[in-house]
Amino acid sequence: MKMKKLGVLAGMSLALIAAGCGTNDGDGNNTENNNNNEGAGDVGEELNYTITGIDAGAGIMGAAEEALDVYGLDEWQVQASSDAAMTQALGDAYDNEEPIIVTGWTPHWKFAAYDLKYLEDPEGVFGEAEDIHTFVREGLEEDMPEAYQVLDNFQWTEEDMGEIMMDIQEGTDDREAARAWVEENEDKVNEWTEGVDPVDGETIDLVFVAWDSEIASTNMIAVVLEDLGYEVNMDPLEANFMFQAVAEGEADAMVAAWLPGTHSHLLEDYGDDMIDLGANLEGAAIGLVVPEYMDIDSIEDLQ
Ligand code: PBE
Repeated sequence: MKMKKLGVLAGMSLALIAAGCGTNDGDGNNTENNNNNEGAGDVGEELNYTITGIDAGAGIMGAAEEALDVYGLDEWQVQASSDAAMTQALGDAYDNEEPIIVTGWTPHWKFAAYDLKYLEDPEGVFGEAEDIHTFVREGLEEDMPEAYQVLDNFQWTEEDMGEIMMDIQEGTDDREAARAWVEENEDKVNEWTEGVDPVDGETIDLVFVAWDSEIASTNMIAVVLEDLGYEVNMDPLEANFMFQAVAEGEADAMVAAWLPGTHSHLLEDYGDDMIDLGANLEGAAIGLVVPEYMDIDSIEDLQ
């Protein structure tokens, strides 16, 4: 897949024209009476036709660019930033009930913290629900059978991941939040480690991308591996380097591959050289996300 150049305008102000559109008359009439096109025109101008994105290497950024193409949103652009900057912008807009459109995904704590909605995607650009897979390097099963077995057994839910994410969001240190979850979910963790022999300080290298969802999952599995006796290194990388590191055997494992859609291009490039241990979480999703108070419901409303 070819990744289109992102039309990033550095320093573009996200400051919004004061929301003087006379919405919120208290009984919601305005929402119902709003013609989609009128609403969208306003939104486009108020947002400088800018969708707030995350790191340029994320699969969702390619999907968002494709959505601009498919829906004919020629005036719009996706601004690259980071998960942290995106959620900061989202929180600021939300606090002031200002419009904002972000590249969003589930699981993510933002849905617990704010009332948000996915914009409908009738053309299916962002795909259906997907799973997060665990991948390990070739030879790991022979070299570190204990870690391999735990990684192979690892499976949890959106709610599980959400607990760690929320805890981190509320200020707890990443590793401490992961440890607290591991301690509170002994039964689940025991299912992954049952019958696995402890090891004596072998080093295992995990790679991940600093998305909130993957910060939570990677720290959690790191704690489980540490408890088994491993010395765990965690390297945050760009998405393509995360795949490359496992494919080339520079890293041992990652728990952060979103399939079949979001990382399909990376799987194409690197999938043949790594071992897929299957889904560790089912029912993930990506899309364009806005606060509930916005009058638009579909990506088509941006046309
Ligand atoms: N995400 C979170 C990633 C996968 C995990 C949706 C930001 C991406 O778009 O590549």
